[in-house]
Amino acid sequence: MRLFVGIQMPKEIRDRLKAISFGLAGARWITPDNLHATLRFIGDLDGPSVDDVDTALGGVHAPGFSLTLNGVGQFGRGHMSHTVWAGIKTQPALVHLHDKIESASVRAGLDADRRKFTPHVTLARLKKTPEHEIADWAQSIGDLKIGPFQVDSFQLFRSHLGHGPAHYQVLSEYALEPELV
Ligand code: 3AM
Repeated sequence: MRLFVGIQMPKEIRDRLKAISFGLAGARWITPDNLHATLRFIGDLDGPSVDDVDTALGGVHAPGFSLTLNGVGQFGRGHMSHTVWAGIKTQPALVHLHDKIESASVRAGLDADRRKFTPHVTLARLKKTPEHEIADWAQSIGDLKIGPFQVDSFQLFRSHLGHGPAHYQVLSEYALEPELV
């Protein structure tokens, strides 16, 4: 069972992202309902059970916060470009939540994830999209700014991969504490 932890985008944010999800050759756009920010990729469980992970995540105590999406970007360059995304403005409360989820994951028995955290919302996976088309698309969007919007929970997702588009199912939702002011 393929799992990850993330933040589901609210409907009004999904609608805004959907409005820029077109006009790029070779792009497989993420189904709007699936738009999210990944906080921790877990993958297939090898050791701990889903219940172990769920219990550990349920023990995460962190304050809510407001989030702003800023700009678009890509992973990979040139013929290796594979993903376009909307950026998330990093802020201490988001990093704090990420760190808490990481330590809860390790406590549940998962391997530590030492990759750098680059907060983003994936918009599309690319296949053979020429670099200049990505640049044109990014330019057509201009200076993207969406939000701020309130984040008061995070979710454990199951990723169903098949022949068609992936489907992400929310297995559990975890409330954050009132935002610090
Ligand atoms: O938030 P996004 O869509 O960028 O890229 C995958 C996706 O991130 C990522 O986990 C999210 C849910 O599938 N992912 C998939 N395989 C991964 C891996 N082996 C991975 N992240 C890290 N390592």
